[in-house]
Amino acid sequence: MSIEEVKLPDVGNEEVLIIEVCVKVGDSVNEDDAIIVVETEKASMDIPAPFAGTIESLTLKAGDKISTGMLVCTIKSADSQEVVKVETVAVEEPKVEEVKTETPKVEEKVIVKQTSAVSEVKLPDVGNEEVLVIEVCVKAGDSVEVDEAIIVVETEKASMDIPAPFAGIIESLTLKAGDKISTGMLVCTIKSTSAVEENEEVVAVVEAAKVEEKAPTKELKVTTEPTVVFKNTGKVYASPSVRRMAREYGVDLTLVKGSSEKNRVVKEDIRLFIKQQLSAPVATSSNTGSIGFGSNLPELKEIDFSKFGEIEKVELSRIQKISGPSLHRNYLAIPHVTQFDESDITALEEFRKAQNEVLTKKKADYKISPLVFVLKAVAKALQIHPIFNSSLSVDGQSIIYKKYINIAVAVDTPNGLVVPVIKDVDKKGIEQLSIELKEISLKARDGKLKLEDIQGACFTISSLGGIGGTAFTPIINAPEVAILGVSKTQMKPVWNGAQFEPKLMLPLSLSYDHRVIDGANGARFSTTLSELLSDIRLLLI
Ligand code: CAO
Repeated sequence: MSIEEVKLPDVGNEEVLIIEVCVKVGDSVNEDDAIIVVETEKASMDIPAPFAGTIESLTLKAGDKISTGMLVCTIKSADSQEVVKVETVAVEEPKVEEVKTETPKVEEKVIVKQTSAVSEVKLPDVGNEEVLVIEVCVKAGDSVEVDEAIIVVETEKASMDIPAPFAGIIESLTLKAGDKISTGMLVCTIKSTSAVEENEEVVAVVEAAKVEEKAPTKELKVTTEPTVVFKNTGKVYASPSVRRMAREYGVDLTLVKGSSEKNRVVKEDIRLFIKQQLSAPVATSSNTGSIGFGSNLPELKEIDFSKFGEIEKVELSRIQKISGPSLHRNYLAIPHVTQFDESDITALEEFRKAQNEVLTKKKADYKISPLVFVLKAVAKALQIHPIFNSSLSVDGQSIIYKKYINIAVAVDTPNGLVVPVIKDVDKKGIEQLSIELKEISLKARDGKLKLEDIQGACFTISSLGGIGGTAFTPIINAPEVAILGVSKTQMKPVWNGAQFEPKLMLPLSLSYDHRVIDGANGARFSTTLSELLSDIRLLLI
């Protein structure tokens, strides 16, 4: 009997993430049974037992990071002779050089016949002569972004995504799960997106990216469990991209029933799981102590409205389809409080109009709108009240303060609402912000926003001031913790202590996440904002 250490072999990356621990102390393992599963950016791989025995010690857990040569576990082997034999194998077994953990770089891909914007994508050198296609992630007609997985292939010990080398539409793809494919063989053809299509896509990606940015709350996870009928107690088979997707949406893969071969979980299974959770009745507060993803509301019945008169059914826009679920989630998952206030912007308006006259004389191609001053005042208020410039960590245990001030502005477009971001608002002047606001509004309306235009916001402003209304309750864009709604100014009589004076009042509606911000801070922020807008000289201090 002897106890041997199993160390992490060279897996090609300096440090890898443990995504699954497959055994526990006391478990018997056979040679080659997976002990842990590690993941690099694009590949996951089993770290197998180099010999049969009993797990003597294992302290690693999913989420830990581990480097080459670090202890994975110790195994008590039944036969010490065998141990000596396999000890060396323990370090060499995964043969990562062959497996090639990194997803082949885009440059490695063979792309030929770049005619009429249709390009062939061929399997790059993945280290093995022939690999098994275990998942086909897209189909002909699907839009793909650069680096989005087209297929997932598997070697003996690792699975890896074969990503799209550029954005476009899948023109042809005949592979299916179970096929074998070798280096240089055709994976698919992609027609690169035309400018117009690209724009539409970016909007979708933009929204998807916002969804990704939104940290799933702890509650969302908790409440998925009571409705679950399936629990995978064995090893979960899923590609790196599927695991990443599960992490992004806070989905526990052991709860998802895999529909592919060997019960492998594919993206569609996760989508289906989320859909089921959304429509499932939520657990009662007595068994989870929290509010969940779905709502405990009676199901809506399908109604034939045509019985009552003429109707027309129009499909939701792509943006609406994408942003709807995240709005729904944010609305249900975040305890919103909305603080209303009004700011006297009489002086600000005088100044703004005077400046606009100067700009007209200069024949400038932009105007200064009240929103730009709101942007500037919000940036200052965020500096004064940094809790509004924060995010709640995914585990709900800490607050992440941001030292930069990027503010998103909701823009109404013919295709739906988009939310581009103006970066470093605190460092920019009124003119610069006016120009940028004009540019991003135009880009948004023309569907020309790029991914970087809509990422990295700390706070959002939604201005309906140009349209009308007295107040509204905006929905927080998680993981941001607050959003400001701006409504239309009204001339109002305001008591100055001796008499009523006509003052131009700007209505402000500040929604904040009550888990992070308490009511007193909410009132302080909106008071600061109101004061800054009433006397814009304060913005200089
Ligand atoms: N009160 C009174 N007038 C206002 C105002 C306010 N709070 N805010 C803007 N205005 C005026 C502007 O000064 C402008 O007047 P002039 O044409 O005389 O100069 C006019 O209203 C139109 O302004 P605008 O809307 O074009 O420009 P903006 O800078 O105020 O806003 C933008 C830009 C992109 C935010 C806006 O066009 C927009 O899309 N708003 C809708 C946002 C939205 O849909 N939010 C809801 C999200 S939740 O579904």
